[in-house]
Amino acid sequence: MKLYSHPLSSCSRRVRLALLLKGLEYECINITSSTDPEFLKVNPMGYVPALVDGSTIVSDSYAILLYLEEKYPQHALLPQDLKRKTLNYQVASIVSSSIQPLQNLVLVNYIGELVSPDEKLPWAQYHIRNGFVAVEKLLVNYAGKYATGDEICLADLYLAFQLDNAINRFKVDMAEFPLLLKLNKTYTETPSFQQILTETIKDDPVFGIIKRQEA
Ligand SMILES: N[C@@H](CCC(=O)N[C@@H](CS)C(=O)NCC(=O)O)C(=O)O
Repeated sequence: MKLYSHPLSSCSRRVRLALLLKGLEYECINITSSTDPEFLKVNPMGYVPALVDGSTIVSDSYAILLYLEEKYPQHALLPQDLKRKTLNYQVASIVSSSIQPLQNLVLVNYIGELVSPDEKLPWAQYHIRNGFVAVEKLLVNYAGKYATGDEICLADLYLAFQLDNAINRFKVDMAEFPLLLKLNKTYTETPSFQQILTETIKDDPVFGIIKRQEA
C-alpha cells in the first residue's frame, strides 16, 4: 500500500492512525505541492490523503477509512451498536464537512488576503466552535474513555486531529467544551495518537506558509 500524505494534514493523520491501529504496513509519500502533476494522476483534486492498495486508488479520508474498515476489519473502527455507529458517522461528517473545510489553510489564507490577515484567526475559531458545540452535545451521554465508548473508533480519528488544530494552531477557547478537553487529554496520552501527532515537516511550500503558531 502507498499513502500520499502530509504529516500536518489532519485528513492524512486520520488515515495514518487507522493504518497503524489495523497493523497495516504502507509506504508513506509526503506531498508538499497540491499541483504536483504525478500526484494529480493519483488524486485529480490534489488533496491529501490518497491511498493506493494494489489496483485500487481511493482519495478522501472518509472514503479511505470506510474502504479500510471493510477490507481490513481488524481493530474495528465502527461499533456494532447502531446508535453508537451512527454517532461515529455524525461526528466524522461534522468534522469533515462543517469544520475542517472551513479552517483549511487554503481557505484561511484566502480570507486573510480577501478580508484582512486579522480575520484569519476569528474566522477559523468561529467555525470550529460551531462544530464543537454540536459534537460536545452529541457525545455527552455516550462518551467513555473515548468519544463513543471505551474503544478507539472513527469519531476519535476525526476528533483527535481537529482538536489538535483547534487548540495548538487556532488557539480556540476550549472552556465551554469539558468533554472535548477530556478526550483531547486522553488522545495526547495514548501512544498511537502520540505517534501520529509528533510527526512533522518544517517549512514546506504548502503547509509551511502559515506556521502552526501563527495561523
Ligand atoms: N475531504 C477531504 C479533504 C482533504 C483536504 O482538505 N486535505 C488538505 C489537508 S488536510 C490538503 O490537501 N490541503 C492542501 C491544499 O489544499 O492544497 C478529506 O477528508 O480527505
